[in-house]
Formats: sequence, structure tokens, C-alpha cells
Amino acid sequence: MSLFRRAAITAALAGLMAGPALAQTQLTLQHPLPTNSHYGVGAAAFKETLERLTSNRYRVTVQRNDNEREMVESAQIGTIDCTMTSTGPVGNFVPAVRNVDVPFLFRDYAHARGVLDSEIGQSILSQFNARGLVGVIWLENGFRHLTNSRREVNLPADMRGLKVRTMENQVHMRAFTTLGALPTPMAFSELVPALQQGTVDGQENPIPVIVANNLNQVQRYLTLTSHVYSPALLICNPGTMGRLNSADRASFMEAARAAQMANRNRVSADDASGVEELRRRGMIVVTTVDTAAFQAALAPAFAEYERTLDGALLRRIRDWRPAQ
Ligand code: EAX
Repeated sequence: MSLFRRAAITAALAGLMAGPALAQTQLTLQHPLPTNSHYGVGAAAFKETLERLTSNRYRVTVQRNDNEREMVESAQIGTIDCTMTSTGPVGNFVPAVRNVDVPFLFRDYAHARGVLDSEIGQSILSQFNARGLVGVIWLENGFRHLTNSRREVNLPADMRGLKVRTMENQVHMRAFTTLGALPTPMAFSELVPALQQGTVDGQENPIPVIVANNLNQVQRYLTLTSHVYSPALLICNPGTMGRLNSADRASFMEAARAAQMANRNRVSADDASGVEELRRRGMIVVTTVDTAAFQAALAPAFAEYERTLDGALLRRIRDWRPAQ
């Protein structure tokens, strides 16, 4: 037998003995912020946990895409497997989500996290399936605050005439119109150029987003309005989720919970240190805000939300209390 033939048989036998090569499934996860952010740490925790629990049978590629509407569309058609996104544009895909975008709806982080992790939050996630998406788990963007380049904002009247970038979110836009501002909806990817060119005077975002994107470089004034809690979500493609066997689905959900914990912990940390960091970077911060004045000024918007959204659900959310 020739040397070559003997080597070929040896190689073939070695291959057979190694057993079937374990198939590896590639997953693409996109989110809109830098790696060093509350979404970035969530994505890293998801990746590490899923790859570890499946012994690398799943490999997660994390990518940045700062157009949230585009990411949700991509998850819907399957060009990406999953996205981490704020609820900003999501109400345009799943109308029920608009209910959790109402200003001053959530009292604090404990209230928001408690509601979203309860059967109330789960009932909203269950409505994604009919819209060609899977709402896997609630994540967190944080309480949103106003920044602008023109003036200190202390009272609702200071908002009049201010051109404010909002997310592509009808609930938020209604609120800013009611306050006398001029809401300009756009994807996050367009925000910094719009601020640099003066197309808009201001924007509103949680402290973690302002810090992670150095918005202090294009915004001078920060007012801690906490005008709306901004939930986030892990949303996936139905085909991606449907291909998971029960064991892998359990690993997937454990990875999603790890992402939620890392994400929320980072929001808490950024909220605790971010305002001082933004002051250090030169922002003028209005910390004492007459919340009651803003809530009173929004009364017409609240009345509209009661009519156009799910008034009963809004009442359940406001009345929710943690189990004793
Ligand atoms: O989700 O578009 C926004 O203002 C969002 O808060 C940001 O993309 C993080």
C-alpha cells in the first residue's frame, strides 16, 4: 500500500473517531450604544452566558447599530437574530408598548422594574408574537432628562419654542408638543449631527446614554426632569427562537436574565455617578425641578393618553405595589 494511501486512510479514521463535528449556530445581536454602556454590558453578559451554557454550540456576534427602528425591522425580517433597543420606536410595531412610554407613569426604578417583571410586563411581551417579533425580556434604558444648548430649563414655560429631538415615539412627541416645545423625531444615529448643526436645540435621554455618547460635547444645559422612564427590550426573530430546542431555550432565557441584571446594574451605577461626571465635563445642571408643574402642564396629554391608550392598563401600572 502506497504511503499516500496509508496516510489518507489514517486521516479518515481519525476523523471518524473524533465524532461528528459539533454544529455551531451563529447569532447576531445588535444594540445602539458603545460597548462601554448599559446595553454593551448587557450584550456581553448575554454572549458570555449563552456560549458558556451551550459549550460554544452558539456563538454570539455583537454589533452596534444606532438606528433602533432599523434594528427592529431587521429582527422582524430575520437579517439579524436579536436586538437590544429602547421602546422608542417599538410602539410603532407593537402598539401595546406605547402604554409604558407615558410620562411620569413610573414612580421610580423599583416601580418600573417590578411592573415590567410582573404579569403586566409579561402580558405586553406576549403581544409581540402577533407582530412577527418575540419580546424576550424587559431591559432598561433609564429615566430620561432634558438637555439643550440654549438656556437653563427650570419650568415648563422654559420649554416654549425649544426644538427638541425626540425618538420616533408618538407618546413622547405629544408630551413635548403639550409643553410648547417643538418635537423633532429622528433615529439616534441622526442626533449628534442635528445638535451640531443646530437643527435641534435639545434632546432627552437617560444619564447613561448622555454619558456614554459624550453628549456634553454638543449640549450645555441638563435639567433632571425624569419626565419619563425609558424601558428597553431584548427582541428576537421568531425563526431564531423557534429553532431552539427546549434545553437551548432554557440556556437562552438564562442568558437573557444575565443581560437584564448586567444592564440594570449599569444603569443604577451610571445614574449614581453620571450627573457629577457631566458637571465635571462642563455641563450646567438644574437638579431641583418642579415636577408637579411639569405634570400639571401635561394634563391635556394625560387626558389624551387615557382616551387613546389602554386606560385600565395605565391604572393597573400606577396602582401596582410590590408584594408584601
Ligand atoms: O436606546 O434613541 C434614543 O434616544 C435612545 O434612548 C437610545 O438610542 C438608547
